Amino acid sequence: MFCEQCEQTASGNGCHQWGACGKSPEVNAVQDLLVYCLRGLASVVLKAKEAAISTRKADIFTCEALFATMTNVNFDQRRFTDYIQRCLEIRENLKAQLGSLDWSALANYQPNFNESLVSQGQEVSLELIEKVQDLDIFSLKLTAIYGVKGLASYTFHAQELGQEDDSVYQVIQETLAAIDRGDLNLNDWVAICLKVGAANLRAMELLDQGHTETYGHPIPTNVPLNPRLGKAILVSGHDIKQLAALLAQTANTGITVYTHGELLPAHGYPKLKEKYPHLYGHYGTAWQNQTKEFAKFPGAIVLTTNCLMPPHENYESKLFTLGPVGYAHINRIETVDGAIDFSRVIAKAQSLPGFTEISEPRQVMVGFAHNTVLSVADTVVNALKQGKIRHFFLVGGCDGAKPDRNYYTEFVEQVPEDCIVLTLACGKFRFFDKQLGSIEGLPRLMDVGQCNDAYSAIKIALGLANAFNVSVNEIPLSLIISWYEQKAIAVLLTLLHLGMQNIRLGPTLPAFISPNVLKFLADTYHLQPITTPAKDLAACLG
Ligand code: FS2
Ligand code: SF4
Repeated sequence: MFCEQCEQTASGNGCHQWGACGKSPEVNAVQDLLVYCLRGLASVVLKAKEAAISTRKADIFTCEALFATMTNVNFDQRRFTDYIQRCLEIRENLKAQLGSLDWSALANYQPNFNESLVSQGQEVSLELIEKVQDLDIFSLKLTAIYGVKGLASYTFHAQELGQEDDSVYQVIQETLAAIDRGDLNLNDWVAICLKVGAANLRAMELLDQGHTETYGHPIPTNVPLNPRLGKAILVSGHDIKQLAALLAQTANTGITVYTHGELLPAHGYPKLKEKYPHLYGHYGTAWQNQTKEFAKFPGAIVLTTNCLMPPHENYESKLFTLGPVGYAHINRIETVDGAIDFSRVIAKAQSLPGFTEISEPRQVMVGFAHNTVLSVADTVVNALKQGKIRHFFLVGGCDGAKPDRNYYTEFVEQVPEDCIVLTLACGKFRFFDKQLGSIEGLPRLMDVGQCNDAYSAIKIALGLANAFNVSVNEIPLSLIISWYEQKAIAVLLTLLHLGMQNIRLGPTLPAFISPNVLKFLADTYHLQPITTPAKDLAACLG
């Protein structure tokens, strides 16, 4: 097997025997076979788009299927067999509509379902690697594929909320189809990666629109971290729409709903909070702690998206997956024509004890998305002009299990008192409950939202630049980013597309970035690895 799409890749140079995330070589092979088939589908989709044939079904399917291949999303080999079959059906259907055309071998590729898909997947993954003649182009191809996976996940969420833009689908399909083109040079691949970043900005904007038009703009909201007595359901992942569907079905059942991981910012949406008072509090921290946290939770647990870890026996009977998420033998809730029936989850929660003891009250505040922060832009600008606020730090991104991620906790602890920390995504759980006080009524620690809300942080940065009438690289803002999976790669490409300079990235740099590509990023964007909190803080403030 070969996979190096995430930060915890084995020994920093690729998982070859077994995934550090728990992905088996067999699942990796069928994921590779699926991506290979999607590349063939993409060339057909592009022809169909040229011929003005509707490709919406193919586009949405492509996004869901790519989403399923991301880190910690789906470990179920059978689901990938289904995805491959559906991919071929959709492809042949489009070909039939296009009439007789000459298709490439890839667009005609037909796996043999009577034989092992694992060995066929291994052949196609090797095919990509064996074709490597230029390490730098290979590095950029992997960057593009991994970035497109992140882009696909945002696009999938946005379309769930009724927000679509064909130009985003176009970039996804063009990028997949480009992998097999032999006529593209290094500059072409740099341009493709930046185009993925541009499309990702649009996808995140659509997702932001979907969330805010449906649930209102997030507002500062206190979220209890201590449970209350009674039956309970825990919802993890990122999917606000699926959380809303569960809240509707649990209304008046007496069950309390808690968020976990990246669903914490859901509490900031006024139309969810007002409508569903049983959306009560948050339980637990970041994804890598779930095996301990899920085992202790006394109710049913729903995983809507990444990050799913291979479940432990002591909680697998109360765990449910849906959407692109999956794990063999784990309870699965199917989505039928967009509708989800959570009755099995509710029955499971009713059969479990729920919380029987209360604990010391604790809370955190969420809801500092772009609308809230930019509504006080004047206060921020004045405080900056008067020197009351010296600098902003965006300390955000993914969490993970490696001890060197303590850098981010220490960084926030060492930020001087006249500076403000904006944060987002699951990396914040290392410091989200710290009491950092306020400046001019503005909290010194502001939670912008999920990794899916990176658009909000970008909008805040652009809004402040606009208020000062300078470029975004001239405002006193430093980006201290932690990455783990492919959404982070897509967001990084968006930041590069916007020309953001001096990003500090950690805890390690992506294994798929070749030395020459890294030099290009350092020379052009001053992208740099994190060092120590003290050294990086001094450099940012200097
Ligand atoms: Fe965290 Fe995991 Fe959010 Fe990533 S919950 S690392 O895939 O999507 O940020
Ligand atoms: Fe390894 Fe990450 Fe790939 Fe899992 S997703 S196999 S940990 S590189």
